[in-house]
Amino acid sequence: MINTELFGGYLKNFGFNLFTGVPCSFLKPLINFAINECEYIPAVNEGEAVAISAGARIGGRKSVVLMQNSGLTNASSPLTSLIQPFRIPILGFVSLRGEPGLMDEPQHEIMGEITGELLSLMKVKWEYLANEMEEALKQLQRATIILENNQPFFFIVKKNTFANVNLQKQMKIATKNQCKMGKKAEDQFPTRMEALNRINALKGENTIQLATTGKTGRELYEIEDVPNNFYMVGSMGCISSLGLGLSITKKEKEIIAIDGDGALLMRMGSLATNGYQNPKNLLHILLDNGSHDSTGGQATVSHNVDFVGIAACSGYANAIYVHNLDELTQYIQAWKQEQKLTFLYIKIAKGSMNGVGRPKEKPFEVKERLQVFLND
Ligand SMILES: Cc1ncc(C[n+]2csc(CCOP(=O)(O)OP(=O)(O)O)c2C)c(N)n1
Repeated sequence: MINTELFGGYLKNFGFNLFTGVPCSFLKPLINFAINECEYIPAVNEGEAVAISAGARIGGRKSVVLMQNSGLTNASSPLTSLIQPFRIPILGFVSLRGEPGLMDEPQHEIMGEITGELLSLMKVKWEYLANEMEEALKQLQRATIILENNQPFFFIVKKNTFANVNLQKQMKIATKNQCKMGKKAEDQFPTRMEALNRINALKGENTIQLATTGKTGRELYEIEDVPNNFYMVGSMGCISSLGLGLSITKKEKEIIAIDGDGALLMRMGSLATNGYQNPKNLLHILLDNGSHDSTGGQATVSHNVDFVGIAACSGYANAIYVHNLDELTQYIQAWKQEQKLTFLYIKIAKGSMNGVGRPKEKPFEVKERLQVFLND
């Protein structure tokens, strides 16, 4: 077995000090170490963990994701459509439940057989983590070389690899909503372009705009293509999680995550994580057109959902129903003044501009220029 505290110490020496993930009993010692000794963000699902970790890494923090192999499938969308095309070097530890030849529960059987293969299929480099320190340290050194090349690297962790670490007393902070404002008037239903124009017009030299999958990113690109824009072409539902990772890493920046109703519904648990972490410098704006507009306008179930209420009871300091463009401007300005985790909800019209383009820069180029901007 590996002495987990020693191994965790090496990870820290290599600069890895932000951990996020969903627990697995095989990884319990490493997760306990991360909670005791580092910063650990409990994620609601493994895909969210990957996106948080990616945001932190873009912001310059070396981040680690921890997950059971049954959660690797939850993470496959952001691994293949965020981490790979944007070339974000995150380090992962995934457990090997259901290892062939060992007794385990039936639900782990298939993943036990295919964990390594699945990582390889997703073009993620990996190794089985050795269960003795000298070899594990060499592996860690090899992993850092791959990470330095802007590629992700995962360790597959077999049963009884890590020696026990007791969990010290955990903090539980109650984050409370301070301002919830529901619908009070008629909706103006601006177009997405009009809403994005308002948001973009208010951006300052410290503002980063993160745009969700589909037409939102494409329209923002049409309005203005600047290094402080990030178009999340894939990983639907992960925009605010990426924003969370970035906002806790770059506290001096204003991070605006622009979401869609289909995307937010896909990973709505992220509201709870954001609310708990409560980064002041994160503004989460939901443009709700009641549809998957980018794929042809198929209706979502957003008409049935009280997003403002959910954001408020998830701990967002401010959760505000915005009825029109002037209010949108007003509440973005208020957030800039106040600096509190804020959720703005606005209903927009379906449809988008004709002939909307697509970013010409490759995803990794968009990331690289954002990193240059962040480090200026
Ligand atoms: C995991 C995943 N599922 C499906 C898609 C296909 N897809 C791309 S954009 C989109 C619609 C997004 O809807 P919404 O977030 O409401 O934004 P809108 O298109 O309405 O602006 C879908 C379904 C995808 N990219 N990723």
